[in-house]
Amino acid sequence: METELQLPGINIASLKEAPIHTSSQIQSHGVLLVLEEPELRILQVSSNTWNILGIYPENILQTKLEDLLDSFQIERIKTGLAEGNLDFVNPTKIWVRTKGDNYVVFDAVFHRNAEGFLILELEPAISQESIPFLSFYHLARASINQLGTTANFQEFCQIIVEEVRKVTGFDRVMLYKFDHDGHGCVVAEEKIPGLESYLGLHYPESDIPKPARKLFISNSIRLIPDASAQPVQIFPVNNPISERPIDLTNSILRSAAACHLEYLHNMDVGASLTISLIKDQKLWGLIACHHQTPKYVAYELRKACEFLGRVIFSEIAGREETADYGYRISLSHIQSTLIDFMSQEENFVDGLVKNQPNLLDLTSAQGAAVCFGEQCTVIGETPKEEDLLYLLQWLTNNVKEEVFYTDSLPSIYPDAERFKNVASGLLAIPISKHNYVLWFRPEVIQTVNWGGNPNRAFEVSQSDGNVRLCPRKSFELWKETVRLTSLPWQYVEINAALELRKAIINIVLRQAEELAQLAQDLERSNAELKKFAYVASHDLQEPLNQVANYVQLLEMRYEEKLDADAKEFINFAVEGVSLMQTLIDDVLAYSKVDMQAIAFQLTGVETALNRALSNLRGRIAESGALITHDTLPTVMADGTQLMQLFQNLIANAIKFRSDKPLKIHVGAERLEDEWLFSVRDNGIGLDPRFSDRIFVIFQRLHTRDEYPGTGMGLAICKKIIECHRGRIWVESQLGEGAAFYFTIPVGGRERERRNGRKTQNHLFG
Ligand code: BLA
Repeated sequence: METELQLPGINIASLKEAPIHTSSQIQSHGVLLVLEEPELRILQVSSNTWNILGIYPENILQTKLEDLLDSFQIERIKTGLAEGNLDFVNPTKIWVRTKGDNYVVFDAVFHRNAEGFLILELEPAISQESIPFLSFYHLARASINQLGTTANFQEFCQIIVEEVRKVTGFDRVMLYKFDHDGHGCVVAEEKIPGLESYLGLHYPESDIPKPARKLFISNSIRLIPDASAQPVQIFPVNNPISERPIDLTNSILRSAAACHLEYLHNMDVGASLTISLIKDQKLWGLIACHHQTPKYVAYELRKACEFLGRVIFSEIAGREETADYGYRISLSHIQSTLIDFMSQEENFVDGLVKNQPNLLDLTSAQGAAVCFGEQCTVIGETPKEEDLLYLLQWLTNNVKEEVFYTDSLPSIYPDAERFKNVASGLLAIPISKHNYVLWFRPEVIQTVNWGGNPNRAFEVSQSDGNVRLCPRKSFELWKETVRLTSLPWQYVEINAALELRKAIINIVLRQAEELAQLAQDLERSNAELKKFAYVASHDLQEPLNQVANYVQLLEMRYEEKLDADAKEFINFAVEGVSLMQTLIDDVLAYSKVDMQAIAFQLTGVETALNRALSNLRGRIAESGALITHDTLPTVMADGTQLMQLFQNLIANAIKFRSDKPLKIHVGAERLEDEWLFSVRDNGIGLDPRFSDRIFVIFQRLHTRDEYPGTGMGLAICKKIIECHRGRIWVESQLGEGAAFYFTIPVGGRERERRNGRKTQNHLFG
């Protein structure tokens, strides 16, 4: 949102990220002592000891804590410090004697910092006793009882701010939630009537810089009782042992950065209490309390608020995701229906788009596309195919995750601005390299309310060579119109997409397995066929020859004794034997057309045709056929099989000629990525009803008496073309001649057909 300021010679980023934990300044209402263990020697002290303890800082330095406190207290403290966990000591009430016989009571809080120094912080105790009615237990129980009566996330947030305001009495208590881009929004608010509401207002990322967020992870509660009080310096600034400013990360008195104090002043805030809400080790949000005037909150009460915030928050954090429980259930129902549909279809994509519910329902998208191989199946409102292809390319290059989503595609992929009306939002799941399921959402123009103009979140102020950032003066409502964004994808929708991804991968894998199984089966049946052909050609041949020989012998030896009938029977037997012989030869020829055995090479189609014509020259001469052809190309094919193909088709044309002088024409035409060939005759033609049957092995349309042959010729043609990954068909009418068409892919069989199922093979390639 923010436009980064550019000023020569000034590094804004480093100003924004200036460290705040080593400022060596504390808030003036307390005293801080840096101690060296074990003798508790005072190494550093805040310079306000005169005001609070009536002792000058230089008189305290290098003395021991026991010089300041009576021996009874020291004993207690030392015992406490010996415990592993300082939470048992904190806070300890201690009495320090000031001028004369006056005693001041403090809440003393100890912690050891990252450098190993013991830090003691003293805050004036506002009541001598700990707040009796405010046991953490009661506080938490009352609130949690309330939680039981509501399931709504928004109401949970409201309960937190109400409870915190009840126990602290701040003028305004807000629940501030961070967005993923670092800016935040007030999601719940409880305040005194006169104040204007901040509910629903957004604040830019720079209002709470990274170092402040980082501190909140380890130190989850911060009180600034008087935002206009002058900070107090720690003395000496450098620790005498480490020779560096002391690390105040977990200090409770550390003074807020000047910039933030100015921010509070500009917001008319006199005191603030801030509690961090952590989820999955990340800062989820803050409970931010404001008071118009200075306000002190005792350590114990602060802790109670922290505890309360945490307990309630741990309760709601889980519910944030399950907030739309009903929606989640309905999505998971849609999801299982889709999986069911997918498994019923031959091509799983059909299962995603053909029925109700479909892909769109799974994520409440207005458009979706399933892109597999070169094929994109779309449903609803989507970018044009060309735009889709570029988008896919971009995704392939830029997305490595299992799921990708954005509600503002144009901001990361500028070309998307052209199709913002259909795809300002994109949710994508890669199934494998280059294969995606995509969902789209159109642009929805939204208004975001900001607390002050976020483009002028701060100013750079330069005086006396000193450069610093100043927060904006005005927090007045600033409305921003947000374009080029869609409604955001919800957690449950993204999850549903991820689940679908798993299901698709399973199905694709299973189909790949099935294909492999199919190929295996095919190979087995091919092998069986070959075995059969072998048996046929050798084992059947023997007895067949035997029959033929003995029948002939019978005819020769007993010629005189046989009557006309007997001779005719013998003739039938001989004819049967010779037909059987042809059948065996044809089956053998069929089985020899074998994918594995094909020798693909650049083959001149005209050469193959001429060889076929030469083989058929006897029949051609006899029939007086006139055979012509177009200019024929060179293709990737097996020359012998191509010859066989022409031979069978032309023999077929000769066989089924009519009374007219026979004309046969061989045509060739280049289509997009294949060659289309035709063999056209003016013979008897066939009934189009039978145009599929004629390619089936041993199928005949005529009796053997009318037209001799086994019915294998066209089956062989079909097998040859299938081995070349082409198609073969016939177009004809009875009495009108026939045209046989076949195609051969330009790139040979390597080029798969453009057909959904085939392209899945690319998946694992
Ligand atoms: C700190 N800024 C903060 C904090 C809050 C905000 C809650 C933590 C307060 C704390 O530590 O006590 C901002 N407060 C808000 C917002 C709301 C609110 C957004 O109530 C909304 C209702 N801040 C700026 C600029 C800078 C800056 C320009 O606006 C300069 C870089 C700095 N903010 C800044 C720093 C801190 C801070 C440095 C940490 C203060 C500290 O702990 O030292």
